[in-house]
Amino acid sequence: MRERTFVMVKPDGMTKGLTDEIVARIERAGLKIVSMRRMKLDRGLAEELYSVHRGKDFFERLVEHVLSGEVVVMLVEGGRAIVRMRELSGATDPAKAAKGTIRGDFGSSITENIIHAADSAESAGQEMRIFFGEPEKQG
Ligand code: 3AN
Repeated sequence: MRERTFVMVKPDGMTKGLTDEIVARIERAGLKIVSMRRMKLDRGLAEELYSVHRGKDFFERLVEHVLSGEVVVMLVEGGRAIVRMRELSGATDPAKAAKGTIRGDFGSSITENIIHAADSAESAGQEMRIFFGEPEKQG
């Protein structure tokens, strides 16, 4: 099934100069980057992106991290794009992420884990709407 998902290179990925590497991995996986933009999040956007984590002990750390520098947001399309992007990203904790995944190869901590990729069709829809003004429903 062709679908669209939302992906973001976090500030640690930017600092490490990994945007081109991440783009290359996405394209080699046969997925298409439909739109891509470099930007600085503001607090409202960051808190909206991570609203499911509001109230958790790491919420503030996470928001501070994504506000600490520029990010690159992407709209990625292809067959099973949501799951494929999660596979390319690897486990949330880089220490547990497999080698060959973006987090496994480059992540340094659970906060500084290089990349965000929407975890469901619902989140993808919501996040695309926030960052690209895409309609929420897919398919
Ligand atoms: P993923 O990014 O793999 O979907 P989520 O959605 O559970 O993981 O968490 C979103 C972000 O919140 C993660 N990328 C990570 O940076 C941060 N995070 C998740 N769990 C923790 C935790 N236990 N401690 C610190 N940060 C966390």
